[in-house]
Amino acid sequence: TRRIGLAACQMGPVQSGTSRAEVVGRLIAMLERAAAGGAALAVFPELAFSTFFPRSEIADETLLDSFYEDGFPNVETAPLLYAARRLNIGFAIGFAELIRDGGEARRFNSMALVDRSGTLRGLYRKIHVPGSEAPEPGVTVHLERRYFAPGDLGFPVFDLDGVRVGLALCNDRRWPETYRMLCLNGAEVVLIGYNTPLYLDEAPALAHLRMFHNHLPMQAGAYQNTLWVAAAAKAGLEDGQALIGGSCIIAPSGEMAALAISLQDEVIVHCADLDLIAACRRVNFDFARYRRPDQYRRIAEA
Ligand code: CDT
Repeated sequence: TRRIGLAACQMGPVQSGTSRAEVVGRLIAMLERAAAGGAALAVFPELAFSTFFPRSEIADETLLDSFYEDGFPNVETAPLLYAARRLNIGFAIGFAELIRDGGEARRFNSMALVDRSGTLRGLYRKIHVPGSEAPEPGVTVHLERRYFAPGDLGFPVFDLDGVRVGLALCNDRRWPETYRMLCLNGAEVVLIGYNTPLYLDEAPALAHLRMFHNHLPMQAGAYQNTLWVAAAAKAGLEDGQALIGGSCIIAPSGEMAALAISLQDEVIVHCADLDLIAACRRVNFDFARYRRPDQYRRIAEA
């Protein structure tokens, strides 16, 4: 049997003003717990190094820039990669990416994948960027579309010690296209980081469904694409906004294999049987045999 130990490292809140050093210390402590629990690959949340700053309108450019990483890894985040090497564990982590091309700044909501030797193996840039560019009346402020350009790297899949790993960020997890693209690109494991407000002003009638709508698309995505999914939330009351937890590891059968129970820093681990993928494919999803891409052309049109 082919197996890989997966860990989802949920984070409690990171309040504004928390230093990178403090956050990185918390992340390393969780990486240690993940490795001690037998994990070879861990996932951390989206925008893990700071508060979820798209919830506020930030006019001051210097303050805004302070939420981004000028390259990854950098001096402040490198200790996490040294820890990965020491602990022999890979990880994926979400961060705000700032690239300065001459006078022009490009900003992405990104996720880095690091292997067990502590080497950066690749980047993903969030494809489905939600929210708006300016606050809208009656709508919870969510300014990702002001602070991030849409991802331009597609849905890459990386080979990590023979396991094919894809990445996705928050709102991406609600879209079936995310999983299908990763599946078609050969992913066996999808690592997801998220920050999801518990309450949205624009949708009070859906308030009781926030956790259901967190797990529903990830379980469906895992099942319909025969993938393992490991997803890590930033959770709890962060700068006055409640974020849902519910970090989880989901099998290709769609079953919940592990589930976080707190809104704090919490590590969940599951030893994932990669042979389950083939078993699930045999039952319903022999893609090469049964898919009908000629009948799906509309999906690839605007
Ligand atoms: N971070 C992120 O993508 N959050 C979104 C909330 C969107 S509300 C405009 C999510 O889908 O959880």
